[in-house]
Amino acid sequence: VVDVVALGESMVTFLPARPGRLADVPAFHRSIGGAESNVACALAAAGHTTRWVSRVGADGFGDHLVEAIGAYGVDVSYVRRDPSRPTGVYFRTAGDRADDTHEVAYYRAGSAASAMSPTEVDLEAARAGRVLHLSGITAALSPDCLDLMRELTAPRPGRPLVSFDVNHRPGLWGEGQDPDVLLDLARGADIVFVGEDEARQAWGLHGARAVREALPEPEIVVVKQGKGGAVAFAKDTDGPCEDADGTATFVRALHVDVVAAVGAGDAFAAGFLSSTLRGLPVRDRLRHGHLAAAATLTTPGDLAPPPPRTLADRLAALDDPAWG
Ligand code: KDG
Repeated sequence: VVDVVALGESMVTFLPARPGRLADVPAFHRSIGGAESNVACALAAAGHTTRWVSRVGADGFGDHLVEAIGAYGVDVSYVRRDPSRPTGVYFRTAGDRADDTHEVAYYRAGSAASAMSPTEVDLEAARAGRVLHLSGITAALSPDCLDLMRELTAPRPGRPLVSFDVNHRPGLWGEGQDPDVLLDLARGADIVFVGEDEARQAWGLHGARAVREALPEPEIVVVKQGKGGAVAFAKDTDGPCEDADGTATFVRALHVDVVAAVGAGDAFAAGFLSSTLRGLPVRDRLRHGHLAAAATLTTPGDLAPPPPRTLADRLAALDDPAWG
């Protein structure tokens, strides 16, 4: 059995050669992006068996994604190639380091991945892992993709642990598309990751506790509070809890010199899922999430090698005030 299957669209990403507005940057470096495949790559780098299920065009960019993600050791044999639709592409600016404001230009409408649906994806391959990692990005890509998300988050005997990163990308949600569907999808998951700011933006919910109240069903809801830290609400915490009612565990984030925040949420999810698979207590899962995120925060692209497991275990076990 594969440890983690990640399903979602990946794109060839163009990172700016220098800071500035999209209108002014003259050159870009090719890289790879895609929230779910980032999680698969980070988990593969951490020693887990992983699979990425998706669709890409039968084009050079599709070749590049399959080769680059496969090179991380991720099983790419269930990535379908579409001769009639292109691979998605996006460009981004470096933005402001302090508040991570940046511009993004997507060229993904009508992409091969936007044709994912319950019939255009091998559902058995998607459900073959111990964990199935999904994100809200897929829900915004097309009505077919939303159907697929509904199918994969629906209750079903023997299904894998469903991990759902809300990943609300405002630029993807057009007229008539209601991000409240992300709340419905999250209710069907076992583990949910959401930023406090995105919960406010997408759902009008203020504060971590309000998010848990709106999402009582999942086994674990992790609310990320940016540079402050992250709080996990778990039905079974099997570890020390900060909260009087015994359900919330808060762990402060590490202070690092941020180069680019892109990909940090994916790294956090990978660190948390890796330690979930290893049966670690919730507090340690949050610490491993922060350690993996710190590695990505200090690199310009989406992916950074996670700290070696033995080092991460020692850092996570430190009784240090830095952890809060
Ligand atoms: O989490 C990083 C992703 O946002 C990036 O890789 C691109 O998947 C992406 C998206 O759809 O925004």
